[in-house]
Amino acid sequence: MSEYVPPEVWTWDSTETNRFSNINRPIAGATHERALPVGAHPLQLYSLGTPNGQKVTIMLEELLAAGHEGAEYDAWAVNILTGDQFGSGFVEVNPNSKIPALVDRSGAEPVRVFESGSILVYLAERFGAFLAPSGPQRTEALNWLFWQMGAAPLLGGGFGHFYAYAPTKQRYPIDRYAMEVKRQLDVLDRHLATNRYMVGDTYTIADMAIWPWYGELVRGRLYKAGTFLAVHTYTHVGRWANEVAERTAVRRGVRVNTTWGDRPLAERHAASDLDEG
Ligand SMILES: N[C@@H](CCC(=O)N[C@@H](CS)C(=O)NCC(=O)O)C(=O)O
Repeated sequence: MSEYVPPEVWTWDSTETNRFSNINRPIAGATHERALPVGAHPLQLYSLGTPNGQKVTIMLEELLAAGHEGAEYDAWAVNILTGDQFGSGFVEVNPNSKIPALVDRSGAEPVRVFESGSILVYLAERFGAFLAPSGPQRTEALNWLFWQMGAAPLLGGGFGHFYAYAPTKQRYPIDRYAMEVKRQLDVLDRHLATNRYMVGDTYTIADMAIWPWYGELVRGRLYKAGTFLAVHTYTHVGRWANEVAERTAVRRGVRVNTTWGDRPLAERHAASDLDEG
């Protein structure tokens, strides 16, 4: 393969074809007019069952399991491979055109919430659950929540992209991101050696944010990279990941907005949608 010499000014080659070429572009904003559907519940989620989407559906199912009836929600599927995230209605809710996005219609005016970390904090504060209201436990949960938000793009956009999705396998980026992801796993492994959950003995939104990425990675379910990254060596992460995976709300949440897997559920409008199928 010949070495790439960057031109003086980068320009977009819109004729290039690869796995994501019909959705990747260097500009923001809507590409077409499309209003978002609105269901019966105050909470309207526009998402997809990827790790970033799962964080929120796990939280909503955890809230319901804990008896917060106000957390009933409609979850609408946003097909990011065909460009639903660039519809005008979605862009109004998330100008960054990425799932997940939430609208809370319980007040006088709808409240838009985007960025999965922001959605988790919003829901935790709205229902007073899974995040301490103040003090060191809250700070520690937010430490790990923000750690996840900063770390996961290197796992997904870095390692996952170059190991699983890029049109050619290149040693330099794969080495660089494998090194970083293994370092991240070691950070978690050392922490979870002496903590049951990310914040001591308390299950919080930090676990819900980290598990869909690093829990599933260590269980060999992301990018078919389990052997390559020797994930079995991160025994404490594995112990935590399996414990979280067994939670009823997690098992329910991971199915929402999926069109793949054993028990897909593209849209969720009632708890009974998850009881069946
Ligand atoms: N930092 C964002 C990342 C969200 C994100 O990357 N979402 C992806 C799916 S996992 C997406 O919508 N991609 C569509 C696109 O890039 O056009 C968050 O955590 O909410």
